[in-house]
Amino acid sequence: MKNAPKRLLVTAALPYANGKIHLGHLSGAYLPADIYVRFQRSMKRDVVFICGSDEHGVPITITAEQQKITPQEVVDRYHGLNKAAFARFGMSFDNYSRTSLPVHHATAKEFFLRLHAAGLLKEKKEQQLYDEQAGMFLPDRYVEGTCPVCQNPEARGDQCEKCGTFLSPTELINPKSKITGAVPTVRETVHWYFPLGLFQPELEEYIRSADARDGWKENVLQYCRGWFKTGLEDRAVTRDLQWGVQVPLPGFERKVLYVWFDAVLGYISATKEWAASIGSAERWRDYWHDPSTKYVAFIGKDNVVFHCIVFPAMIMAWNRTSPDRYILPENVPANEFLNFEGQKFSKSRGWGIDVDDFLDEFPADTLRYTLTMNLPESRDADFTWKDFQARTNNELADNLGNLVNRTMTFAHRNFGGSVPSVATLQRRRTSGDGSTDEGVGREIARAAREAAECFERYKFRDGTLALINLSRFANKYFNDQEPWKTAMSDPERCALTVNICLQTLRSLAILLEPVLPFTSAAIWKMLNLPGSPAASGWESAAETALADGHPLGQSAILFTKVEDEAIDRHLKQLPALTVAQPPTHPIKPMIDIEQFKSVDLRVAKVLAAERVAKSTKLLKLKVSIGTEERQVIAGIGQHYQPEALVGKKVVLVSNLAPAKLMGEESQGMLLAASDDAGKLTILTVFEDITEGSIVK
Ligand code: B3M
Ligand code: ZN
Repeated sequence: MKNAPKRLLVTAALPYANGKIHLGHLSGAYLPADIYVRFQRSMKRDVVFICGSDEHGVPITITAEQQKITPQEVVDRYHGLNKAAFARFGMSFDNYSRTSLPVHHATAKEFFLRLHAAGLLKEKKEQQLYDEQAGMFLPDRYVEGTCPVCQNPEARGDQCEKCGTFLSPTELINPKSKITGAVPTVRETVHWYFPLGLFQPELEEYIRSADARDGWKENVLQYCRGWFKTGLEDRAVTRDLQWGVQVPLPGFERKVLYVWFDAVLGYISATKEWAASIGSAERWRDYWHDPSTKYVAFIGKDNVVFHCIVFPAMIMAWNRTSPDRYILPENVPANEFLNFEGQKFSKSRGWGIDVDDFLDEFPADTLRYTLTMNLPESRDADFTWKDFQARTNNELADNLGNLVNRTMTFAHRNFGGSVPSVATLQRRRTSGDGSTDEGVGREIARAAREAAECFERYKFRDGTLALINLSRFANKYFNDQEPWKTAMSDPERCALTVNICLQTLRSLAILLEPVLPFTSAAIWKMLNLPGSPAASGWESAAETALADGHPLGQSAILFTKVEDEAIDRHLKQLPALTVAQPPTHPIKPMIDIEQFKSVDLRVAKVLAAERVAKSTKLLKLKVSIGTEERQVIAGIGQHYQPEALVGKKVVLVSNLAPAKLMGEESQGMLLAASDDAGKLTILTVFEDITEGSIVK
């Protein structure tokens, strides 16, 4: 293993306090971070684990507007709910803070002022989208439109979720106000810009060297390379909003810091709050200023640009100005996304399940286990109810649960509830295929080594698999030894078998604690051991630590099986898939019949079709709507051969303002349907009807 860091700072992305945490959030940042931290603590390393609510930004104010409550009420509500849900799930944060705290506002202002005083921020006049009806500027998520990079029609003003591109509202194609649905106008405003480009060489070198030391994930490196290739640009770090950290400069009282500028600093302020809470107010500095601290920032993939580019650049900027230098993340292990039953989690479509609801019905460790075994570590993964049932029943109940139960029951029945004495016995090899007495000890040591290596390298699924295989191995040993027979025929051998199985339970309790903390505590209790598995420590897992004659606690069932009935019920509760197509696009805001009638749809007959020169996508069609002929340029060249269209009756949006595409005028648009898999089909008429007929 690589040389151990002296001290660790671990952060997990601060979730917006504008909605409940669901399973997708857990598997992106939180569960991996928790496994990592628990493992490091078990290795007896000095680690602080920081998280908290991100309570600023447009997501909060939009939720407040939708729910007709104040932003403060929104964050108070969801901060409480999420903090409690995380606790139920077993997240072992040292501090779950919030960015509305005074210490955070002070920290963010100090950062801004320091960069400003050093002349690193530039004041710029800029054009911003403005909603005339609502009477306000529309920063970030207040606008939605089409992504200029990937054409995703639901890109937000700050970022396109589909391709990850970092956007400005004015870059969106066909922008619309999220508040009124109106097409925004453009107004001039003044903002402070952070010169990201200035730091590009330093950022490239930082990521290169951190990757060389700690092995960054390929997906994260790819995102970064992409942004470096495009070139980093100045980014506005202030906004025309009321909710947030006020810009601490005279004349800017009606503006706030951009939420991402303050949110990433939330890690620092939360560490300060933690230090104060343990009565050692200056201790946060050890974690942020001492270069021998290793900082690991766990996030989901949609936050990569902010953690690998923006935050490090802010720190670099600060470090240029002062001797109290901050450390940078040594790694940013971002996970891809978790889907739910094959589709993206969607609050609006009721697709997915909140942590709270899940834990009302099933124990946290069954969820932790299923999520761990499906972590989207290198590609998107899927949570399905059937997989949850199979893993709980076959891997937890029938494997680990069974090992614990049969061993404990046997010890109670045959050895008076204490650890069978083997003092006089030699551990010896027995026949059989490998599951020897010594073999078990070797296997424990090997699994501990393998899991530790995996956990150190952020491979939580593989590490856990090694441990579950250890449990499987011990079950096989139990079977092969047939203690129910040797109890009569060879009592000493029987005692040795049960002793070894009990020692293995202790080892598993220690090794599985990062993943299954509740189960591990339950096993510890059954073994009637003092302290806790983590306090005993990872390195003690392979020791033969249960003394001969040690009295055991009560045996209890660790896992109840998940019944088919429960799974069927949840599957039936899913919104019907037919309503949900295409899956990623929520229904647009309501319109009235007059708005609909303003779209003039006509049946059109395709008279001629050809490809537009130098374009694979565009076809040039001549269509007739009875009274006139139109030229239409349609982006269907990858789906249809021109010949196949001639003679077909299609539907034309006939009052769409003409547009030029590759130099050709398009006088209308054909209706077509497309799904998320990229399939496209043109709408035609069911029976023949004269061209020009009105579609309504
Ligand atoms: N609140 C985005 C999110 O919840 C944002 C993360 C902040 S991390 C400093 O996905
Ligand atoms: Zn995009």
